[in-house]
Amino acid sequence: MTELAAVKAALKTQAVETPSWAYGNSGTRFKVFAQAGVPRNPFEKLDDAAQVHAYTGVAPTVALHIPWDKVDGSNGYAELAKYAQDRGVKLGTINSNTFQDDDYKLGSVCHADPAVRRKALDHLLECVDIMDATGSKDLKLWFADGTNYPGQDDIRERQDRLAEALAAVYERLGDDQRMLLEYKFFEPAFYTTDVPDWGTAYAHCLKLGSKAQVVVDTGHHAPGTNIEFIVATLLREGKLGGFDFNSRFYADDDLMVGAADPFQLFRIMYEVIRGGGFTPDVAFMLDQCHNIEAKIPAIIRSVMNVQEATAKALLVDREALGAAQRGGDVLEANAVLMDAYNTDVRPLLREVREEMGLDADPMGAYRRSGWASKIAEERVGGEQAGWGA
Ligand code: LRH
Ligand code: MN
Ligand code: MN
Repeated sequence: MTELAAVKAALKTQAVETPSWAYGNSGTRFKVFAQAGVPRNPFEKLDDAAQVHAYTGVAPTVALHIPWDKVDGSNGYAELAKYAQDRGVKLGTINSNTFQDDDYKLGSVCHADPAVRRKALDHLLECVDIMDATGSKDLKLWFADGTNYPGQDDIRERQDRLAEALAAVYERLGDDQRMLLEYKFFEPAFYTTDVPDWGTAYAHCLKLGSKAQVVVDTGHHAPGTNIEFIVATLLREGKLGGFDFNSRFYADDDLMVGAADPFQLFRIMYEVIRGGGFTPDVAFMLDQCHNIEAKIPAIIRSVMNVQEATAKALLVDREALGAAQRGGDVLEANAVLMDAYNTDVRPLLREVREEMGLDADPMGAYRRSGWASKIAEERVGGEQAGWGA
């Protein structure tokens, strides 16, 4: 295979998971701007996700958030999985939610009250039951737990409570299932956060075992954090479970990935590839909210941004880079990396899409499809994602 053929082949195997909540209405705590045609239930979210996959060819799975995507009936989730399959997509990661109940004001699995901890744990175990029904492989855990004031609770004891809950969930996982622990440096708690950084997540996952992995949400770091270093380290330790991709300017902005800092996304993808992480064992998920832009095309754009960063990272001349690095040639090493970053990979990706039997221009193809006006007409009273009320 020529080198370019290998790059193309790799791009064709890429899979970017889209989040169900990105299809619904969302906003800030100031206002949710409702859009016409947004899904009214999890089934319609899957219809929209199928559109993204149909035009990009690399978004075959959809992440669910429980209870935002809760379905009724003993067969509900199996039916949802079948509905997805009939539309050419599959159900992906199950995201838990222990942050939108009054009982969780002072925390969920880290709460001082054992009854609240039990309730949170029961929810996490229910999420694993749902994974059994949907065939999902990954459970994504993000905890809003933390404190606002010094002295409010015992920092160490909260870690013990967290460890206990994680161990109980770990025990419940099947052989092919994993738990992905997500960290976030602040918000909604402002003084301490119980899983604030990759080190804390890593320490818990290490103790739990190989089915526990760290997930890196690109929006969950302080400004200036070198995320690609974290990626390299986690991969080295065999503990990178996946990504929640999005862009940030200030806080956890959840903007389209690659919009704020395409260079950072390229650097992350380079470390993924360099570290042997371009495999199904590292989940590439989007975690975004589209507050003012149209949702489906924004998700298509995001998937394309991930593809562009990946293509550039695949194009890095690793041999030349290694030679420059070994020779201590700082400028040449930097130039090799920048050459790849500065390559316009859009023509290459157009070719890749055509070879996959897709339209070379996913944004245009979606626009021309008429789906946006169809759903605006048919769907009245769309759902809010669960955010920003
Ligand atoms: C928290 C978070 C986490 C949630 C998602 C909706 O900020 O990144 O992944 O589950 O947003
Ligand atoms: Mn996230
Ligand atoms: Mn987030």
